[in-house]
Amino acid sequence: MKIAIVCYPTFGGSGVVATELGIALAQRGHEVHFVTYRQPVRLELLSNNIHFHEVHVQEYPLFHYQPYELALSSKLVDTVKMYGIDLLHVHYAIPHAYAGYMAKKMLEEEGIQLPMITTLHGTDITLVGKHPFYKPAVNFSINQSDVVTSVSQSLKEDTLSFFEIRKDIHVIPNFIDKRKYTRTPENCQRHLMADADERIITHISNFRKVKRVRDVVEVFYKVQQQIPSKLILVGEGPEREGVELMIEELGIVDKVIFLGNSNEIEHILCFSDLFLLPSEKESFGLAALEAMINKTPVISSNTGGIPELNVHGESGFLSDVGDIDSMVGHALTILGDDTVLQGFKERAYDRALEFDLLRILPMYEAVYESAYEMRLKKA
Ligand code: GMT
Repeated sequence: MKIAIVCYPTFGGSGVVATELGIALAQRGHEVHFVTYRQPVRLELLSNNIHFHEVHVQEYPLFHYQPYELALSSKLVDTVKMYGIDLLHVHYAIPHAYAGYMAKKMLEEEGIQLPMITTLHGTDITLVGKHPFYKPAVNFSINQSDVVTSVSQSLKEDTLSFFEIRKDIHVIPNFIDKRKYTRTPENCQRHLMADADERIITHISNFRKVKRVRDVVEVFYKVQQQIPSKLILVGEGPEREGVELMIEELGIVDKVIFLGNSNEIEHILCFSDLFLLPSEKESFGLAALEAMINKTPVISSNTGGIPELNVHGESGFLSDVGDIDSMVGHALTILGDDTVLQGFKERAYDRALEFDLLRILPMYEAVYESAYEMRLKKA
């Protein structure tokens, strides 16, 4: 099939999922066309089945806001016509489903049917999408999609409760490609980050308020008072400055390492002993899955879709949002004993295997088939 994928090209989870999905589809013989404003961060254009089409928004003094949706929908129309695209898969409803719908309508005028699959990722529903500024447009474009998928059961339920949805929503969880994770603890170069007697605790996010990075620091602060440890913080975002200040005030600057946005996630997680994800909201928690495939247990909040991934007492532990003491207790349980830690590491890995790409990819392909059949019926 010839598939156009629209996504955010940044480090965010939805962009990562879209990119990894596109790469996997190309490996299965599909022709994949990414249409977005920059080459996605995890995309290496080394396959003749993968194409990238950059959306340019021309600056014009009259425009206070540059019309990205317009440029995107026009680019989609051109790409579909030029390459004979069979279907469109948009990731993150805002504004992608809306722009996709416009492209669909423009193409219909020319007798071209373009089925659209919309994948809901989280904040497009739980934070931004349900805001009154956007809600009618999001509601409309979800209903106009031919197939809608969400990355967790929890997100499906949120979508059904926040919007008036007339579509069936297929739950297709996020995935991980186990074949990519081949490092063993011996080749992790752990000594670069911590002393031999220290545990390594890691957090990766976009440092938005919803991630509660301050909770990460508070938990770490209490844990390192009892178990020698280092904290590795990966990512950039609005909370970073405040968090840096907090670390200074707590007097733990020498125990915290900021790595910024990194393409070396796999390397960092390889030498991590524990991953912290205390988010306020989280539709799935892809970063936790990446930790688990690297044999890193997860201490998380029990919000949104996280409990569908992290199994309490198995791959890590779950606590209520903001319950620092509970998270500290769980962290000490895991980190306090080598044998216990090893057990959690193995079980985190086993749990992650349930989300292996080879199990999840056929679900997307099935959805594509059904959307494609709809197109044939309409044509
Ligand atoms: O976590 C973020 O803020 C980024 C956001 C995104 O759209 O890039 O992530 C959402 O999608 C990810 C991939 O499906 C999920 O794993 C994250 O849980 C979800 N984030 C939230 O719901 C806050």
